[in-house]
Amino acid sequence: MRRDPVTAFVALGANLGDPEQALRHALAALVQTAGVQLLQASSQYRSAPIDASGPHYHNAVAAVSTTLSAPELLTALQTLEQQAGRQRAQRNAPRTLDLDLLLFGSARIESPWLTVPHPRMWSRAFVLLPLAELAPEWVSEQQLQAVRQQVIERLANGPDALV
Ligand code: PH2
Ligand code: MG
Ligand code: MG
Repeated sequence: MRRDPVTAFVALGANLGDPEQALRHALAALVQTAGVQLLQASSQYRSAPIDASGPHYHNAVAAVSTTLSAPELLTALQTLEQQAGRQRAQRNAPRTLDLDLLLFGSARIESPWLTVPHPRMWSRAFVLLPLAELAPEWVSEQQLQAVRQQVIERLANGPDALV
């Protein structure tokens, strides 16, 4: 079935191996994914782990246009995680690549496998700061204030450097 394209936002994170490269590779792989077009990528950020242990993370957000359904996009993201060597150990264990579906158009989805908007995105600076670069209409000043204690820095590499 031919579907109208939907704009979705994907959070990228990695804190094992070479996280900067992992995020670059993930974006390149997203570009190659059938039914997914990369619209824009944020800067990379370096952030202290939240509700997790291990090394600091690199995080970013990508805006994509997709003709996939939300579950299809989730499956495609999980395939890319596996290709990057992701092991599913315990919850929030350090990982070579984490790709989380944040927003799928204006859809609200509650299934056992997928909740959209991502239920924890509003409490995480490592999502809100890069998302605000791409879609400031989704992030309020109040939400940014609420996460301002979290340890995060924007890396010198701009969006162009990431793609
Ligand atoms: N991801 C988590 C848990 N904690 N902390 C940071 N800084 N960045 C992440 O991407 C992250 C996290 C679970 O996916
Ligand atoms: Mg995650
Ligand atoms: Mg995840």
